Amino acid sequence: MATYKLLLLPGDGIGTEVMAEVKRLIAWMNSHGLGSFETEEGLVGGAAYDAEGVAISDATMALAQASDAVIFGAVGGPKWADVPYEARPEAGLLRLRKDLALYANLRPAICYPALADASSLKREVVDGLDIMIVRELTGGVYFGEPKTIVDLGNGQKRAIDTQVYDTYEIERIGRVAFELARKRGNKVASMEKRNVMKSGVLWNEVMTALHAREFKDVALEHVLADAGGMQLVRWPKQFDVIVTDNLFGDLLSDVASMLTGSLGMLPSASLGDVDPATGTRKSMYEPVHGSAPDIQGKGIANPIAMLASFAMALRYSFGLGKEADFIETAIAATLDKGLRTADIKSDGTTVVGTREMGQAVIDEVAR
Ligand code: GGG
Repeated sequence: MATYKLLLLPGDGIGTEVMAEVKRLIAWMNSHGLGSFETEEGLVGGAAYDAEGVAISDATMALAQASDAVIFGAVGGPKWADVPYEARPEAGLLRLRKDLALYANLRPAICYPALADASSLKREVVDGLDIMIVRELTGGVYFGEPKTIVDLGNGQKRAIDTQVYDTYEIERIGRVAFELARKRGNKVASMEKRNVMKSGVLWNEVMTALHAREFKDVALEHVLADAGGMQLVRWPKQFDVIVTDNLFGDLLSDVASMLTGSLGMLPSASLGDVDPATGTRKSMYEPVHGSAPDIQGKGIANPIAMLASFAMALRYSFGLGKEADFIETAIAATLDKGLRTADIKSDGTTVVGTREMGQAVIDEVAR
């Protein structure tokens, strides 16, 4: 059995609380022959700023580069509201994504049958929902230059963020989306705003050309991102794979999370290209949710997105699809039994804390 090196970066707030459940799952898997994982732990976000004065140190970046996968919790919080912009907690996360070239962010929005009533929408709208949002992660307005605030000298300031996309960036994320669609419902919805943004015009053009050249067997539709947001809450089951840019992907996946019951349900995988020499790829796995300072320290955070992110690591980085299935099936079974964290509670269910939910999932894996 191969041994994989994991770098665990719990981060801030509930990041540390949900990571504790993944650590217990890893320990259980190691001791039951379901995998062989060596873990190291590092600081990121506000925790790194407090200890080291930066949102992620070069030493931690070197550990990330040397790992087989990074497992990330969450960063941010009001405690660091006044730190310099370059050192803000989120800068650690962005550096990891950029320096590891993790351009493809996969955010599956699945409504577990037991949670169809916990969604913000009617049961028939979300029951059986299984969509994959593919967010471009290393370009766009997050990284485009110039990015600055200029003092205009007349009591006014000007804030500048720049949206930049090159053909190759759109092509490679498009290819990820089409290839995923071939293994699912064979449909891609490409979302941009070509009516107001030049980057939307190029995005549309490149996706159309890529489709005609390599993916004619997959259905492609172009949807304006604002209309896409509306359709997501009107009838989300019309979508299979959604591909979109960095900012729209962030917004649309938060919207989609509420279809599944809670932001605490959405896992993610951030992937780089496969290195042809080794057959491996850089990767990071994190829940879509942030550090949730409002519930930090209360032991009530939902660990499911974090545990499901680890399942994605097994599937996408280590080829352990069967083991990933065990975890996802265990999550479904735990929910079927009526166990709920506070964010997904409904009538007739038993509200448990982070630790109990994590343990219940491990117990189900053990079954
Ligand atoms: N686990 C995700 C997390 O901590 N997110 C914090 C955040 O602000 N991320 C910025 C982004 O993903 O756009």
